[in-house]
Amino acid sequence: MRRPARSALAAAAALLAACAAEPAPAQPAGATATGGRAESMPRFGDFSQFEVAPSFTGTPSTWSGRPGPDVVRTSLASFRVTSFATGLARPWGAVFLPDGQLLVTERPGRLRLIARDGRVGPPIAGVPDVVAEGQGGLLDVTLAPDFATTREVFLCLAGAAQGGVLTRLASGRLSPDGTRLDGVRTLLDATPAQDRGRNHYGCRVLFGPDGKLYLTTGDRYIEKPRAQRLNDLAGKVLRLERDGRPAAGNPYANTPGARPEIFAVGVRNPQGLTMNPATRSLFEIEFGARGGDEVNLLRPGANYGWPIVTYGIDYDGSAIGSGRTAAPGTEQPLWYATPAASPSGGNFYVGDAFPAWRGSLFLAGQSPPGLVRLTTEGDRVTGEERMLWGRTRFRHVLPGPDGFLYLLTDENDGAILRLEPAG
Ligand SMILES: [Ca+2]
Repeated sequence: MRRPARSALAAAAALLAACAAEPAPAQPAGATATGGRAESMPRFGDFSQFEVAPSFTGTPSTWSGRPGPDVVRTSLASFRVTSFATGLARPWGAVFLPDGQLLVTERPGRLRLIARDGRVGPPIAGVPDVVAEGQGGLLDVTLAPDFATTREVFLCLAGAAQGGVLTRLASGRLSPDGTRLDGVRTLLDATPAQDRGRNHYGCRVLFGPDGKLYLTTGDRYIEKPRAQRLNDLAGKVLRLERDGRPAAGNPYANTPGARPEIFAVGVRNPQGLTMNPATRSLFEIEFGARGGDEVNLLRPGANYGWPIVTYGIDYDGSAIGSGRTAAPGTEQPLWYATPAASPSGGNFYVGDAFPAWRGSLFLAGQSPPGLVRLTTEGDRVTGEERMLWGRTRFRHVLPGPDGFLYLLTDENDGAILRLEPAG
């Protein structure tokens, strides 16, 4: 039986009432609180049977904060932290090219190639304009699945638009010599633009196992209920064709007043998005307020609850939304952090250099600074380890083709650090 479509206004009204009464979160037409998988979708994880993973209770392992020959010992692996590349200005997103070069964004608005020996190339020409204020700028980058032939890359950035600033998706073709982007165009603006505030863009972009382009957008901080409004692209996970149009079969496509780009709603500042290689499920990684960081398993039409329910509290110590951690019609995270880990980017480890880390999801922690390793079984998070704790804020983490783990940080002279196994 199909549920009546909810209008975006009704969803917003329900949110405003959430503090006093049982909230009635946004739902796609045809969805239920635990179902709603559209016929045309590929497989996505079903996490309704999972327990929420507990917060970390162990002792983080620390390090000196200085790359070098010292061996760092953790529960499953010992490694050296070496400096792969330096002199970068706020590196934010990165992706390895098929030839082993690393394509890196710098938040002030530059894109560079880093050679396999760590040599940093000059700024690539033709990068679109960005608004590099607050948390904004040139943020993420990913490659088309057919990059080897098309050379197409996708960028997520904070861009100026009528009415203010917004999260923007753009694409271009990397020239064969890697010196410039050609054919750059805007594919999607996550409207409406917001004139106040320069925070919470989300802005991680990735091709899913279905060949569609997934984009995370932040709630833009000033007005939390944007994340629940179906006529608003802030605080969402979007699913797009590679030219920026709404992907076919999206869950809100038949909901009056809803934006057809929306795949999932109710996320705060999702700076991470990655695929679990064991299951091909997509995981969203979300930076919470004071506590309440989350890893969520993505499913079409799901409502991840922000700001109705959260495991965190506001920066001034007050309760958020309903003040509760669960409500009907909202999904529980696979994992949450209280106290905070403040994750930005994250990726599953794949490779041969650290066999014991296969199946682990690494999160780049900002505050407190460090690296979080989550163990998984299928799509379930089963454990947590905190390492390299207390010294260095990490922006992103990704495995390299050599199996080493690469870490982006503003510190150490704007560096990409590398974990290399050591006896
Ligand atoms: Ca949530």
